[in-house]
Amino acid sequence: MKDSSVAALLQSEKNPALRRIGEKVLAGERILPEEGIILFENGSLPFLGALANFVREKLHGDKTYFNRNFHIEPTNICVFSCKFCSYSRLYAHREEGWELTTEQMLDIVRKYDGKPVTEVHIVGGVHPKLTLEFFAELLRKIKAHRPDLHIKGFTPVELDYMFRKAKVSVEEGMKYLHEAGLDSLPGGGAEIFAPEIREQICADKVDAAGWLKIHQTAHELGMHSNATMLYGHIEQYSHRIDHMERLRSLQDKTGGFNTFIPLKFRNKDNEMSHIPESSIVEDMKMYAVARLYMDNFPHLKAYWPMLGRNNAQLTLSFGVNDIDGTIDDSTKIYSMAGSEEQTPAMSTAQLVSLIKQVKRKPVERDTLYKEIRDYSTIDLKEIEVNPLLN
Ligand code: V47
Ligand code: SF4
Repeated sequence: MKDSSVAALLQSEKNPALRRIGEKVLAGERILPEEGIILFENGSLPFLGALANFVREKLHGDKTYFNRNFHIEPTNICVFSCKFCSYSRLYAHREEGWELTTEQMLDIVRKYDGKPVTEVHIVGGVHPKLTLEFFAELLRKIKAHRPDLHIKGFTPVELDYMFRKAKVSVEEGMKYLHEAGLDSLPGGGAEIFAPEIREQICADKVDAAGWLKIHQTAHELGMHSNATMLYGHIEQYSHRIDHMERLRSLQDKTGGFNTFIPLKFRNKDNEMSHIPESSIVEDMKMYAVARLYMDNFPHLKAYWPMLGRNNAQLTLSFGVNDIDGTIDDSTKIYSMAGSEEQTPAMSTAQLVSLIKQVKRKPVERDTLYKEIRDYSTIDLKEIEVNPLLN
């Protein structure tokens, strides 16, 4: 939408508070927490979409990034029992879970030898017997095998547990893992920071201050990271704004976050199954408000294995400029929580076609958003037959 059509849409907006917020967005001014709540409560979908798209296009034009990565999930055995989690098994029931050896994880890495992946994402449950040293050794071995592979791994939930068990400070632990090969941190474990919600859905794991401290420490070591928010369950709009406000403030200090990733709560096979999932309208509002509120986050990502391909495609009109990667089929966290994506793998040709269908420009990136290849002018047939492209 052209700037003049967004301005015209603002003029036709009857609610003066929304009009004022819209004018601030067009002028590049920051929105306040109370204005974020007004957007959630009163913003219509076309209004939010037009504004979020204005910001998205100002930052990135039509570019829509994706990344070629694969996942390693070392274990789903976990000392915690977050109520929304469909994936973990308590240590007492470990025979129902899995636990990979270092060799098995290296086999996964070797499976990608010669393939043009740029990133491995390592994340799993918090196993009581797996130590800081175990993971440092894994990182060293992955780097020895494939030095160019970017390792994005471990949430503050896993890191906090590892560091406490090893009796090291956050600074010492992060420096140790960074030196062993950890390049950046994924966004998981954030859920909802507000203690009154955290107590009800994931009482025993690292709190907001602990999560933020670990990311801040990583940023101070020169590492980058992402941040997520699990939305659409028992939280109120005020909790979402509070969550985004804490992240925005840390980003003002460090500038180390790359991407914000709202994660839609899925309700299959967990202790929160009685809570209905959010509607698609609510999902699109969430992405649009996130784009407007998180003005110092360069990127907004929709994680398609959880949202579904079609809805992820829709988010590209509501502020999103990244739809994650060609994730391989070992990702279990969402298929176990009820995502319709039974085989969460998508070839590059499929991903490119999804982006092109909505007239955006597919660009492959690495973890730090260095552009690898612009796919907008490459024919889909060529992508399908060329193993270096697909
Ligand atoms: O922290 C768990 C979420 C997260 C459910 O940084 C659920 O690039 C919805 O953070 N419904 C882990 N969500 C995954 C994650 C992630 C994913 C993709 C990319 C990146 C990145 C990070 O998964 C957990 C939790 O918030 N989660 N259960 C559920 N039932
Ligand atoms: Fe464990 Fe993570 Fe599941 Fe919580 S969300 S139970 S920390 S695997």
